[in-house]
Amino acid sequence: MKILVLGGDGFCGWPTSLHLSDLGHQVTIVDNLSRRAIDLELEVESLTPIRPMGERLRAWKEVSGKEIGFVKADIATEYDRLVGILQDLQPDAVVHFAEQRSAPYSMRNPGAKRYTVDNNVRGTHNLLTALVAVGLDAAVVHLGTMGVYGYDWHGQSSPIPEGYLTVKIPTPEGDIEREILHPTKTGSVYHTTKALDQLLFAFYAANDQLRITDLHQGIVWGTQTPQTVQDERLINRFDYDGDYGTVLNRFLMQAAIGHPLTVHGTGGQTRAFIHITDTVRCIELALDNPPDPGERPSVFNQVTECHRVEDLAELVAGLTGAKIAHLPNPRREAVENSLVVSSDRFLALGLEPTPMSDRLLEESTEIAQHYRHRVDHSKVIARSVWRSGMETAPDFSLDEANSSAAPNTGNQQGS
Ligand code: NAD
Ligand code: USQ
Repeated sequence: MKILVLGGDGFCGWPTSLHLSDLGHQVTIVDNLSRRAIDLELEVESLTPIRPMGERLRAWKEVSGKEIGFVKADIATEYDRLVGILQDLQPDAVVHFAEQRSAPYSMRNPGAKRYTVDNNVRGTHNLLTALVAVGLDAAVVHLGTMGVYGYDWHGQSSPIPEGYLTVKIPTPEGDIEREILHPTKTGSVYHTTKALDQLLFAFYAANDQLRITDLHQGIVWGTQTPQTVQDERLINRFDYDGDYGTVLNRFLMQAAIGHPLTVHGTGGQTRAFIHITDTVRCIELALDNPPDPGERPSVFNQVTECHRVEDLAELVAGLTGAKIAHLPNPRREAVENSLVVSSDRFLALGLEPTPMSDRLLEESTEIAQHYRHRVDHSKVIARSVWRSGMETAPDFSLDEANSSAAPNTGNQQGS
């Protein structure tokens, strides 16, 4: 297949591009390198030393003998170029990762909120419009998020279904049953853009018969895949800072530098997780199983495990001897939630989940320990707040951290 990977320089997009190329597909990456630009803006770098795009692609050619194409373009602001790319390449499928994906970044200030909505919603809509304008029947696979559902809809006995909810509408003639797009309850501007994407998908699937798969992915952890591990120049990015670092990777990095694990609040927040090797496999499965023209968007819950943040902190602490600190939560989110997710569709297609227990130690030693000298300690604490005036923790002094688990403010509870 000819596959266009939008956002193929990113954390999920790069290993997916290599995986699809390895399978023999003809892959072209379209990316505006905005994620690298945001690193410059935030004055932080990936924990792993990621190479410039040209070098990444040359290394892949050397290692695999396969070529991946690259076009630097902004899908949100360069609509005509996007149309040109689709016309020239005539892809069989488009994988769409090209969005601003950090919830904290999307809340940091009015400019970042507006950028996130403009970039994400415009980019998605440009893609859909361009496919219709070019008359291309390419299957679209989009990366959505578990966060569209929110975290208080269902209990243990009623797992979150995959995209659609069966509801009964009482009428004078009796109850009518319908399947509706699951209601959304988003927790950040970023998550809200994914809910808006869903509505665009529903419209374009119905009106233009576009074949769209929306993957409601949980938090991706880990770094390497069988392809990225083959040469250090192919290494995947590992974000650890307070805006882009996600919780489990941050805990692994913190343990490696002797920093207490930064649990926000009680740690009772339960979230869904998936390892990066399973992410790339899920994309492959989604590409192999697109919906038919005229079908509603096909939604998968792309998750393999659910955990409480506090339990993850204890797991990493048990593995590494790290201490745990409970910090003021910079986000507005439920203090505690339960989370049960239905994810049968990928299992039925043959996904064999990578258990956290299998990879955590390897990730901790081969990545977090190995590159710990690259950590900028001033970037570890999360400082983007959901409303101005919310409290954040001060930086830890590591000397102090090694004698006590809490920074010296009197506002935190150590544990
Ligand atoms: P990332 O920021 O590492 O990668 C996104 C890539 O898209 C970057 O390379 C960026 O430069 C590019 N991009 C952004 N806007 C663009 C535009 N307008 N035009 C062209 N390129 C653009 O993010 P990621 O972690 O790889 O996430 C990829 C997708 O998966 C996102 O849509 C994200 O919302 C979703 N997702 C990620 C996670 C996770 O834990 N990382 C979990 C669930 C869903
Ligand atoms: N958290 C901590 N300590 C930290 C970092 C985070 O306790 O040092 C907590 C947060 O407060 C939150 C939870 O961990 O309760 C998850 O935070 P996260 O930053 O790991 O994940 P999140 O902001 O939800 O976003 C990430 C990706 C996003 C994706 C989403 C999937 O950045 O692109 O959509 O995971 S999901 O969470 O399922 O919606």
